[in-house]
Amino acid sequence: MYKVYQKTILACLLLVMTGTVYSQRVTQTINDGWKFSLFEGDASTADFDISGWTDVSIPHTWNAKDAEDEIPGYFRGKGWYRKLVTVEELIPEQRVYLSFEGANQETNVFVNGTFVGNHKGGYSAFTFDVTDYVHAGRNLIAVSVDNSHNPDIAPLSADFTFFGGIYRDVYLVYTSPVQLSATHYASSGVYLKASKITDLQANISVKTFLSNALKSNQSLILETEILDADGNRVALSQKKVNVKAEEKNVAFESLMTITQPKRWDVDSPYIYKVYSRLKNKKEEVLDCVVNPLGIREYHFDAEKGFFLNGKYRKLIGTSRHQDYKGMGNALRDEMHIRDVQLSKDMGSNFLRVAHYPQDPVVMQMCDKLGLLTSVEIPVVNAITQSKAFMDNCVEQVTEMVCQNYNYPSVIIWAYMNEVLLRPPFNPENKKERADYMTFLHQIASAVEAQIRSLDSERYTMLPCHSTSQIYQEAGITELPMLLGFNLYNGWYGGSLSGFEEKLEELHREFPHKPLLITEYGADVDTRIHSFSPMRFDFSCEFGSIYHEHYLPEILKRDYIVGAMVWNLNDFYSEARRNAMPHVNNKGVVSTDRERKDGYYLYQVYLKESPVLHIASKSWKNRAGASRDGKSCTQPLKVYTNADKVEVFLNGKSLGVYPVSDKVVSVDIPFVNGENVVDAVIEKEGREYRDQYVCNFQCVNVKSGFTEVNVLLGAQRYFEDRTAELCWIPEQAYEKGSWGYIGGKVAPNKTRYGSLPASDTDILGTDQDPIFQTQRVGIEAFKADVPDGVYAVYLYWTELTSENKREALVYNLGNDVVKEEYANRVFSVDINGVSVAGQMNIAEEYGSERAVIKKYIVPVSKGKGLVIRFGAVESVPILNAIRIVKEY
Ligand code: GCB
Ligand code: CA
Repeated sequence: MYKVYQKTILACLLLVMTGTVYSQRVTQTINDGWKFSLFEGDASTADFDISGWTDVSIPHTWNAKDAEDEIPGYFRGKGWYRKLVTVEELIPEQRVYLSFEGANQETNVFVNGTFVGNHKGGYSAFTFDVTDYVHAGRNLIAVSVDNSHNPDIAPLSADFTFFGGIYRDVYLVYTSPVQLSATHYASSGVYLKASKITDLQANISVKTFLSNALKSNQSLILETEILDADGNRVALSQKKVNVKAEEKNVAFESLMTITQPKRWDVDSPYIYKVYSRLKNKKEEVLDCVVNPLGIREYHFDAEKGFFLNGKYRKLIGTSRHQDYKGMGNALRDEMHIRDVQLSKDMGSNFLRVAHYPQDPVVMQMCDKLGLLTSVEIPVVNAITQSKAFMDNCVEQVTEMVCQNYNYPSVIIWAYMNEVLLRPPFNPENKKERADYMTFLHQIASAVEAQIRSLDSERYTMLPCHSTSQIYQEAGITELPMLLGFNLYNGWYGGSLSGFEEKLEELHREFPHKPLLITEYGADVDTRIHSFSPMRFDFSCEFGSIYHEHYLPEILKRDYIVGAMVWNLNDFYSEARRNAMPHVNNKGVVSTDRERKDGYYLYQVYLKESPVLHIASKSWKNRAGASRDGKSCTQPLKVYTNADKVEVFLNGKSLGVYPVSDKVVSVDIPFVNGENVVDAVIEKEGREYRDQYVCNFQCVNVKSGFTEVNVLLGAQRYFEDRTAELCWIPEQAYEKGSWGYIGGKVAPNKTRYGSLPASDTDILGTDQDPIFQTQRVGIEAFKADVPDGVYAVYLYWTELTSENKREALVYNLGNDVVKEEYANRVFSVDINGVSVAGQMNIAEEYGSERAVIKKYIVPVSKGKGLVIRFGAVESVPILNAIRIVKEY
């Protein structure tokens, strides 16, 4: 009985399957079970020995670990992927395609040993027709991907790591031989545009590309059906079309109308679904694709700003890079999706998809959540004066527009980020300069023209760095409809108020261009804090001051049509040597998506629902110098859109504080040990509460001394999360306390001026900030600790280096600074005992390397600890000191 039943099901299933066989375009990932190896030669043939290759799954990059290690640079070269892929006969006379969402940056595909196709450009999709190379059964697919520098492929240089590999999904696609074109720039083959939008109706123009691989002409029916969000048909077009034998990518246009159209908007992202079906004369569906359709109208005005569906909107949001801690750019769909969700939850209505087109799921999420977007091609910093480079730019922009055309979220196409930041010409050579400018103008014009010919609806944008005059000199500010400026006043140099001065200046310079602040931001390492925050100290507190200054200035100017924080997330940039080497820390979330305070600051400004956030909540291990060893007062910020907040410490109210400008700073008398801080607001009769719990160490040498961890030459606090302890800033010695005697804060000269910490990647540690500051010429460090046995750890790094650094790619304008290399020899003596006579850190260990020495020291007769440093050659240094009472 059971068996019979099963058989019937099977028969029904078969029936269903054969019945629907024509209508099914089959799209499936082939991500798993690849063999991988780095290899410069040719590994495409079946007999190639792949023993020893690694098993990998796509998304994959070979640079994931490279980005985390200390060795400067990352592998840029060729990697091979191989897999036996089973091809089945699913559709009569089927066509078979290999489709890549993205592989960085030049890809060659081989099927059963035969070359099939090449693609240049690391950030767009491409599809190859492999029908003629495959057979039913198992087929060897071999793919080489090369991420080495190629002067003819953009980007040439940029402040992000060019992770190599097949880092987005790969698909095997089966279609009917008569089809909605599967190879029209790897798009869906269908292009939708809404126009003449009124409350009564909207025109929908549909351009459909068809292909016919058969040797006979085909008379077909092209059907386009538009469904509303509930699945009801709102428009239908059926058209008889003829596609000649073996014709590819023939375009057919139809005009449809939707009555009483519902608008796609940022807070009601209404999406219609458009089914494109190709049928034969028997009305059998041969092929079908579905596209989203959003009906919205918008315009930019240089004075009044941006309007969506007639309503003023200040465009606010972030940019986003596509990498994640420890994974490089090889992210699964759900991780991309989470990022867009994060962006929306921050209160954004805009996402700058920068500096390159991203995974399709990113765009789908923007559509669904109501985030407007700009998408751009990765031409960054410079161009190559070659025809091949120019052609590649046009190719990349064509792919970008075609592949992202139907997403309602997209309103801007952009190109050339800060393209005159690092031009390779000699600035003194007038001819070189003029030639470069001319060629640049040619490329920009070609790209602009290509966008406008493909898409008459959207705006175009050029994101520039702050030196606008050089873009004027090249004549390229005339070309795009919008201008973007990346501004970092008060970060790379100058003051915070330089920002608003620059805005006024730009508006005077470009009165007729709508202006966007396409970037602004400050690096924040959440392990670092400071109560005297400064640019480049990487503290949470400076990051907050920066955004607290910028955001209101942006919001109060209508002529600034939008602004995007650089960046949503911290991202890898191999050349960077900051608090966290190889990472750009300007994200409002970290590389593993820990929300920083800046993230909540935006929520407070942008969300209408109640928002309450205690700043620096991730600072779990906190410490501070304490007079009595029992308590220590430190400021704590609370962000809220309520007008007052009550703050409690360990259950006791510290008072009700009025809130102006969304932020209030409260002095908290932390006690030794666990502290629970509660902040409470009331909105519309409901109570909201945020809580901060930390372990506080009141550092004091007298009563109950356990340990002290001091950063020399620093006003920073640093949380070592691996050991769960807190480093505190130096102080000058006073009797009965602890501190340094003599010397001065290291100058830390960099191209951005004298900074609070050295921009050095300290080798041999992942706690770089401990070593990145120092006191130069220190005479002694004293701590009046009680009698006992102590472990004294001295931390050194020679921060000056003989190696003159190359200019970094993100150098925003200034010259390379030649540091003086200090060859220092000094002596160390602890409590009168000489422990080193000729300490030479640079000679013994090399520059930029972490050196820690531990000494066991008995302290008796109330004499405390005295560590003395004596100059032998040049002057002594000390970067940090840790004193622990053993017994
Ligand atoms: C910029 C660049 C961006 C960098 C950023 C920074 O202007 O467009 O790629 O990452 O500055 O952090 O310096
Ligand atoms: Ca994907």
